[in-house]
Amino acid sequence: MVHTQVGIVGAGPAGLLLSHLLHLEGIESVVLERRSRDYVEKRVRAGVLEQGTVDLLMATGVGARLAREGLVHRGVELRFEGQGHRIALSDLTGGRAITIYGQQEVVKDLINARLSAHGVVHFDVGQVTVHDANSTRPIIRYIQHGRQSEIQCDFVAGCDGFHGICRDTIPASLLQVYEREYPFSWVGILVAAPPSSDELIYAYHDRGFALHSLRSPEITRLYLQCDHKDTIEQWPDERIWEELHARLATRDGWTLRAGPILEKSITAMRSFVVEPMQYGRLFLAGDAAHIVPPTGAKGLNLAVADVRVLSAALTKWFRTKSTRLLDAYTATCLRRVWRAQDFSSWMTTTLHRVPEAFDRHLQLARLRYVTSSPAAATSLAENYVGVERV
Ligand code: RFL
Ligand code: PHB
Repeated sequence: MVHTQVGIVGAGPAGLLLSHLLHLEGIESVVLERRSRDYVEKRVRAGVLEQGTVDLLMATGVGARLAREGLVHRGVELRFEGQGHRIALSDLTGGRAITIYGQQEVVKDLINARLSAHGVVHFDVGQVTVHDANSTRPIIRYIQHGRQSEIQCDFVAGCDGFHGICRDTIPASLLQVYEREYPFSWVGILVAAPPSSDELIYAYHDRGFALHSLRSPEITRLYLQCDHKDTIEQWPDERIWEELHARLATRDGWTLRAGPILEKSITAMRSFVVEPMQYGRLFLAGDAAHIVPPTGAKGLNLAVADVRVLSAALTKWFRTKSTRLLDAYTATCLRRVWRAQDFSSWMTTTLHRVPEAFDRHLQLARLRYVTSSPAAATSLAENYVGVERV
């Protein structure tokens, strides 16, 4: 039977970065991914990297293209009552910033790094199952090229996203689940048109929330609040543009550049945390353990933070057999996760259209405060670029 030190389920940012960080410590791993390489490299998702995420990718040798192509942003705009208000992220945080770089670009860079270091990443595998997680010899079984295969591992990392199988391997009676669903979703589009603003715009409007983001000097990324029961068929291109123009409009006549829509999808809004993030020798990381609504742009950054903690803890174990950092894994990760849950929930409940008039007055009071008080703006800015200590 094949043996590896760490069996990793999922080749998203969490699984690939974990494999890369372990490799730098001389620890071998095998990554198993159910989708094709082409599919994971093209999946359009996050775009905002916190300062700490960028620093880690740079420091570990996978940041060359990010340094060339990533767009450093030193501010974001909050737009409400027809007016824009800039939050000066860098001025308020001692020079920290966010970088716009598509998640699929991070994934491409990590796959290249793993394969050029002769790392093992199996794509297109089926029926992955984890066995004996609560023993010293956990096993992963899967089907590849129609054949049943098995890997014996010292540890298993469940980096298989929210709909993965690893979390379900843990007996439900041992898990505490914390969850909140929101009654709205986002329609997201990728547009072949130059961005209409140099910075991100979070717009609060009577017709619902809208977000202007970007991927490159030629590609705009836009989102719109919709009902959580809506399907993409209810959002023909003309309706999307009509809503975006209305929700992003300003009193002084700002214009949104339109263009061909390259990709279109609906994303549900959910907050979810599972505790503990460990069962025996199985450790969950990233979306497999927690989901935040995308309004705070934190999901990918949390996945990166988890695997940074996990790789350090596994390294300690392989070097010294000390379980001290592994034992602290859940508690260490969840401090940051709950900070991000709070911030994401604040952004979500502040910016989305809600039914109660009382709540809408509270939203406007919050928005006016955060755009006029340096103390409130600093709090938003340090959370947005990513808190250093949690
Ligand atoms: P992923 O990226 O979902 O990767 C999991 C991988 O596991 C594979 N898999 C399996 N493989 C083998 N066997 C199985 N049984 C498997 N089941 C699943 C999957 O195919 C996949 O390749 O999880 P990971 O690595 O934890 O990364 C998390 C991030 O992807 C996620 O948090 C972010 O995309 C969230 N997010 C954002 N995060 C940010 O930090 N900044 C943002 O600006 C941001 N914007 C967003 C977002 C997510 C969005 N959507 C679509 C949910 C915007 C959107 C619209
Ligand atoms: C994105 O560019 O995809 C993006 C930006 C900010 C968010 C969420 C998504 O809050």
